[in-house]
Amino acid sequence: MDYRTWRHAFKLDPAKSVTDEQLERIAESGTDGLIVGGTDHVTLENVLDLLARIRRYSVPVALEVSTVDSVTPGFDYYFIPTVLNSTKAEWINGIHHAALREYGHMMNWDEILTEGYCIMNPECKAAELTGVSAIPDEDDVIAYARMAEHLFHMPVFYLEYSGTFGDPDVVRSVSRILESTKLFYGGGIKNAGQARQMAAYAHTVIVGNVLYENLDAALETVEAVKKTPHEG
Ligand code: 1GP
Repeated sequence: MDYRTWRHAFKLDPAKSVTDEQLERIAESGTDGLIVGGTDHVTLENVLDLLARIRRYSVPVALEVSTVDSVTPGFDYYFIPTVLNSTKAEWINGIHHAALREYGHMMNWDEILTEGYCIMNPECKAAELTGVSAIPDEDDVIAYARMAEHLFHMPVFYLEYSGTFGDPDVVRSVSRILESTKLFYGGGIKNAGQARQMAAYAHTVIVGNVLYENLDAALETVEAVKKTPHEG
């Protein structure tokens, strides 16, 4: 299933453990896709292990690349984040350039896409790593969304509230100005109600940490998102 039609995705952290039984429930939950990605301790070994276990199921799977060393063939998609509000060039184009120098000649561009990230929670690990210290206000976010869509022609704009539930008004404002770039929302969704709120505005709602805290609640977000009409 084409990522552009995903309404719901789970993000699995290769550095965290899930049992086979839990993984089966996640993969067969009806979610549209699984995204393998994390900030710390992502290694080729733990990515390969998770990929092999996910491949027992038919759900599409994307690797969200955070380190070049952990990239391996076998995923349906490779999501390449570039942090639009980072203050460190390495997270905007630096690591990307190093990766393309090394592997550019052998990349399958059909399965690779760029996510224009806007990090909204300065407390999260990704913010610390990428040098995001100020929270963008709504006008900032709109400008980043327009930058992603109209200046850089990115297929995805990712509003990343990782670990904290975002402001639905900001998500709505962004959804209103995006035309063809897809809006991914991720951050702090812990139950069906929160998933529903963001599903009204985001094309794709991404649920991460609650998988490891309350699997039953996480699984309920799938139906909640799918039953919510997108207002865009
Ligand atoms: C993290 O956007 C995802 O990159 C999901 O966030 O872990 O807070 O659900 P949570």
